[in-house]
Amino acid sequence: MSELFQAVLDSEEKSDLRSFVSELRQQDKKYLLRNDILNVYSEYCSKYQKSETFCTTSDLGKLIYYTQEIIQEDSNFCFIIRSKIASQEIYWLTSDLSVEPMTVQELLDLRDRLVNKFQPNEGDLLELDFGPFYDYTPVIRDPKNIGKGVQFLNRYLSSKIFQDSKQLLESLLNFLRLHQYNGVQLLVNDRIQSQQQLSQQVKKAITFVSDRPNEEPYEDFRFQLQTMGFEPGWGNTAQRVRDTLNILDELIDSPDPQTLEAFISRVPMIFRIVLVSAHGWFGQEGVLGRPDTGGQVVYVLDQAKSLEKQLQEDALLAGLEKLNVQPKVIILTRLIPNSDGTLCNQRLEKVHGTENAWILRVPLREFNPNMTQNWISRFEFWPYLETYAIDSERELLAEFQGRPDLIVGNYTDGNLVAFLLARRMKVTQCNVAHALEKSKYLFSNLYWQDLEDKYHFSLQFTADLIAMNAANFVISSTYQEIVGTTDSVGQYESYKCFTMPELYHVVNGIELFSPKFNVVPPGVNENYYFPYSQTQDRVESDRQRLAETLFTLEDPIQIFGKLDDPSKRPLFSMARLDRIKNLTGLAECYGKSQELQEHCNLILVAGKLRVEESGDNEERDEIIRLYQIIDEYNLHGKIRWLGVRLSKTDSGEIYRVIADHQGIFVQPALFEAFGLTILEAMVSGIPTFATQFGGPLEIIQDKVNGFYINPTNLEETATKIVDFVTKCEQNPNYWGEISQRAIDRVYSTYTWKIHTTKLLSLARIYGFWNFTSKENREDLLRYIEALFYLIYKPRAQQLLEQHKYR
Ligand code: UDP
Ligand code: LCN
Repeated sequence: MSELFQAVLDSEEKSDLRSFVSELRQQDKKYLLRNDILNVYSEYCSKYQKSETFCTTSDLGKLIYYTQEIIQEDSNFCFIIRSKIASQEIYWLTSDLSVEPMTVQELLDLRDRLVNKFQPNEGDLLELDFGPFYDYTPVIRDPKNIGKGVQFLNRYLSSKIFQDSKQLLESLLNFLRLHQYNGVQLLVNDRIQSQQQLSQQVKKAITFVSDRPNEEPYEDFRFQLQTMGFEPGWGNTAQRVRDTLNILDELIDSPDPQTLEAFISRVPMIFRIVLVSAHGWFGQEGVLGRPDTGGQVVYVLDQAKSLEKQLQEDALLAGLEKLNVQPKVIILTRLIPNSDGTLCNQRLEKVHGTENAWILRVPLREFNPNMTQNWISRFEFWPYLETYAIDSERELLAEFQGRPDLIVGNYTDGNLVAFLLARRMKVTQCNVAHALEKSKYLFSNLYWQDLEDKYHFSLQFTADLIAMNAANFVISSTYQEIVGTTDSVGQYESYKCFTMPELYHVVNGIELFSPKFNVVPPGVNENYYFPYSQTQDRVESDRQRLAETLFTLEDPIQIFGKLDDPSKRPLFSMARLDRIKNLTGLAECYGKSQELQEHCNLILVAGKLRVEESGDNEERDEIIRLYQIIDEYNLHGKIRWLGVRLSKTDSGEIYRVIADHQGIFVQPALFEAFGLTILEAMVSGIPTFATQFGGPLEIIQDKVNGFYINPTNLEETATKIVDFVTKCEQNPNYWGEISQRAIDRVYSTYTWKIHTTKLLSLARIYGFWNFTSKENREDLLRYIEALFYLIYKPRAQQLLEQHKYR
C-alpha cells in the first residue's frame, strides 16, 4: 500500500482522513481533479480549524498534495496518487477506511461505470498495451533524465561496444558502408571488409594525414585515402579528416558515450529531409492567425531554413564540396485549391532565403469538392490522410530523385502521415507534437462519444498512439510536454492509461522512460524578431506606420476601438482566437481591474472582428464573447482589437513598437504547450507575463526574466501586472532590467542554431540505433498497423461518408 496512506491510517490522522472523506461525500461532483481536491481540502482545513502546518506538512496533507484524481462510487473512493513524476498508484478506499491497491484495468472499468458505459462482459472491449514492445529496449531509470534520450542511448550503445565490441563494430562498419550521395560511395569502400581491417586502416590513415599540413584540402590527398579504403565524408581538410579518424580510432579502442556521439554526429548521412505539416494553411505570407494556423507553421518554416543551412555547413565540413552536394528540405503540406488569396494552391514554392528548401503541396484526392477544394479543420482531416500519404510518397520520390533520409511529422495528422511514409519508404521517423489535444480538452477521452461530432477524438487519439509509438524518436519543446511537473500530468503522460469507453482501454499507451523522447526547444527567427534597441535594423517608416495602426488609426474594417489616451502603457497580446488562448479571459481580467485600466490600454491582435467572416466554431464563440466583455465592463476608449493578418516583418516590428512604449506582453492561455509568441515578445525586449500552465513555465524564470500568471485567477493576475507597472513607475530602470534579461534568456537558450544542431545529431544517432536494432521493431510496427487498419481506417471511412453531404 502507498506509504502515505499507511502513515495516515497508522496515526491519529486517521480520524482526519475520515472527516475529509465525509467532506468529499458532500460534493456534487463524483470525479474530482487536482484543483477540486485541493479546494475541498482547503475548505476542510478551515472548517475544522486545522493549522497551516497540519494542512501542508501532515501525512494527510502530503497524501492530498500528491492525489491527482478522486473518483467516488457509492460510498467508496478511488485515489490516483502521483507522488513521483511519470508514475501513478491507484487505491480503493472503502467507507470503513480500508485501502486496497487497484489495477489499471479496474480503474478504467470504474471510469466507464461513471459515465454509464461499462461493458460487463469480460472480453468485450479491446485493450491496448504497448508495454511488451518496450521490454527489450533500454529504458531510462531516473525520471529527471526523461527527455535526455540521446545521452542515455549513447551511454547504452557505447557500453555495448565495450562488452560486445566485435558485433557492434561489425554493425558500425556495415553502417558506414551504407552511405552514398547520388550514387557516389561515402566513407568506406570495398577495400575494408572487416572490423579488424577497419581498425588497422584507420590507424594507417591517421599516420598518413598527420604528416600533412592542417589546412591542406581533402581533394589533394583524396586518392591516397581511397587506396586505404576511405571515401569522401571524413573532412574537408587534413586536420578535420585526422580529427574524425582519431575519434573513430578512440571509439574502437575505448568506446565511451561522448566519443560515440562525436563520431556519429560527423557521419554525412542526412541530405534530404521531409517536414510534414499537413492540415493547415501552410504558406509564407497571409496565413498566420487563422484558427488552425499559428506556431506550427512558424516553427516548421524556420526549422526548414535552419536545417538547410546546417546541412550545407555539415556537408562542407565533411569534405563533400566536389560532389556538388545540395541538401534539400521539403515541407510537405496539402494543396488547397480555394486558397483565399494565399499561395496555398501552388504546388511548389521556394522557401525565401534558402537555396534548396521547398514547400511541396499535394492535393487531397477529389471527393466531395465542397470539402477537398477548401480548407478543412484539423478536427475533420482524418479520412484523407492515407491516400494523401500514398500520393505524397510518389511526389517526394520524384522531387528528391530518391528517398529522403529523415521524415519529421508535425501535429497528429502530420505525424500519422510521417508514420505511413516512413513505413513505406523505410526511413527514420521523428515526431513533433506541438500540442496534443488530449490534455487540452478536459475529459476529452471519457466523453469522447459526446464530442465526436465536433472533434472526432477517437481518430485523433488513435492516430496519436500510432504515431508516437512508431516514431524512432520524438522531440518535445519542453520536459513537461512529456511528463508534466510534480503537480501536473504531462501531455504524453496523459496517453499512458486512459479509457475510450466502448471503443478501447489503453493500459499502457506509451513508455515515458523510453530514450526516444528528447527535449529540443525551438528558436525564434532572428531576422524578424530582435530587440527594439537594435535601431539600425529597423525601418523608421514601418515603425511609424505600425505605431499608428496600434494606437490611433481608424479603420473599422480591421480595427475595433479608439483609445481615449493612446499614451498609456500598452498591455499587449497576440494570439489566434481560440478558447484555450483565453484572450477573452485577459479582457475580463482587465475589465474587472480599475487600477489596470488607469495605468494601461489593452491592445489585442487577434483573429477576425466579425462572426460572419469566420468559419470556425471556437473563433466565432470567442468573437461574440469579446464584444460582450467590452460592453459589460464598458471598455470603450481603453481597448483596441486588431483583426489584421500581419506580414512577418510587421509582426516583428509590432512587438518592438510595443517595447518602444515600455509595454507589457501578456500570454493568458488556459494551457500553452510551448508558446512562440512568448519568445518573440521576450527577444523584442518586452517584459512578459505568461500562463503558468504549460511550456512558459520552462521558458520564463519567474520574476527574473518574466512573470508567471494564473489566468484562472483574474484578480491575482491583475494585481501582479499592476505591481509591476507601479514598480516601473517608481524605478525608471526596472522595466529595462527585465527587458534585457528577457532578451538574454532567448539568445542563451532558444535559438534555431541550437535546435537544428541537436536535431541533426539525434537523427544520426537514432539512424544508427535503428540500423543496429531494426529487427526488434517489426513486431511493434505490425501491432501498430493492426491498430491503423482495424480501428483508425473504419472510423475514418465513416467520417468520410459524413463528408459526402457537406
Ligand atoms: N501569429 C500571428 N498573427 C496572429 C496570431 C499569431 O502572426 O494573429 C503568430 C505569432 O507571431 C506566432 C505564432 O503565430 O509566431 C503563434 O505561435 P504560438 O506558439 O504562440 O501559438 P499557437 O498559435 O501555435 O498555438
Ligand atoms: C502549437 C502550440 O500550441 C504552441 O504552444 C507551440 O508554441 C506551437 O505549436 C509551436 O510548437
